[in-house]
Amino acid sequence: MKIKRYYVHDMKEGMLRIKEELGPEAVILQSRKVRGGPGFFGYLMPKRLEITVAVDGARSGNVKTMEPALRSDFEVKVQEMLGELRSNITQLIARQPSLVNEKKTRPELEHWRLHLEKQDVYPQLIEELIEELAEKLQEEVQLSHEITSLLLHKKIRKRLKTAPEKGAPIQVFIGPTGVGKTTTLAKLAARYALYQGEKVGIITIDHYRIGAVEQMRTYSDITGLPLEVVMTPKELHRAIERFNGCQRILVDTAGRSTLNMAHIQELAGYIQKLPPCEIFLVISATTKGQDLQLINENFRPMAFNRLIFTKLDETNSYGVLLNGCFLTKLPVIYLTNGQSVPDDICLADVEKMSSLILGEEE
Ligand SMILES: Nc1nc2c(ncn2[C@@H]2O[C@H](COP(=O)(O)OP(=O)(O)OP(=O)(O)O)[C@@H](O)[C@H]2O)c(=O)[nH]1
Ligand SMILES: [Mg+2]
Repeated sequence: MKIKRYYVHDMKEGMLRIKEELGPEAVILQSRKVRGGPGFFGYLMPKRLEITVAVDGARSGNVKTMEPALRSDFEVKVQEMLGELRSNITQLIARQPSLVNEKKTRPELEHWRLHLEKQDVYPQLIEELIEELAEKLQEEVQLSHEITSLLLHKKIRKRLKTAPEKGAPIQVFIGPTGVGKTTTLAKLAARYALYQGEKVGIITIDHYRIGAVEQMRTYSDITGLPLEVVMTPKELHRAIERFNGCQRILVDTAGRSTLNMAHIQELAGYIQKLPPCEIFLVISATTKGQDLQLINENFRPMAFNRLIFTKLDETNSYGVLLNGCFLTKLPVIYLTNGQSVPDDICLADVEKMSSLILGEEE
């Protein structure tokens, strides 16, 4: 690259001379008003325009070589400028991905990520939710905490599922041991019989656990509802026939270890013989994420079609509600929050569940 200086009266004259001598590729690096020209006598002359021009060496055949001192001075300056420009561009390109990450890890989103982690929401679900929020933030960067909370509510509500009480004539309660199947059945039986005036019959096929039949008999005695204890699928069929006059038949089952597939298959043998009915998978809200996956997979032979979450009063992390809907793709119908029969039960509500997950409700 060659550097040349011109001293002219004005830019028009400069441009003409530059074009004529160096051609159209010449680049003006600087122009400034200076006294007359170089050297001591330049100070005595009127002000003129100094134009500094650069042109590619290969195309500057007619450029007169500059004084070596001046040339090296300007060449160094131009090289410096180009170097600076290059490093700025490299820095900008290098910053691109981190600019995107910065958006994803904004404090508001980090807050929600940590919150959802504490709520034991599945990591995959957290990623999905945070990514969707980040997309929103790209559109409107100035979103406040309240707005992100509202947006997250909306995203969570979309993933939660509930359904109206179906009121199927036969309702079966299945699930792991000790989750509250019998207690929930008793709460619902009382609710149907006492509050809705329905004729209710109770069947139990839990003759495995010592005291199970007595537990159910106690509820039956208190509510005055008839109870049938069955030992075989055939007996179950007959018991249902006997309750022909009932508007509602509630069937309690023995809690089965999620890992004991032989027991689960045995119980499935009873349920498969039933006419179409509501089969509630009862899950404790204290269930760990991995165990929830096992429950969902291993209880499938029983063809459950609705969910009940119990013991909400025993935890303050409610991600299980979201995880359950996500895994099973089934609606939650009831939530229970205490041992008191028949009070501690309510219809599942998406708004309430979402508020629990976001820590806005006790
Ligand atoms: N805190 C709390 N305890 C509950 C709730 N529901 C049931 N329980 C209690 O959990 C314990 C087990 O309840 P059950 O109804 O016997 O559970 P189950 O699933 O029938 O148990 P198995 O038949 O042995 O599998 C009892 O002490 C209930 O009072 C609830 O919503 N909250
Ligand atoms: Mg029970």
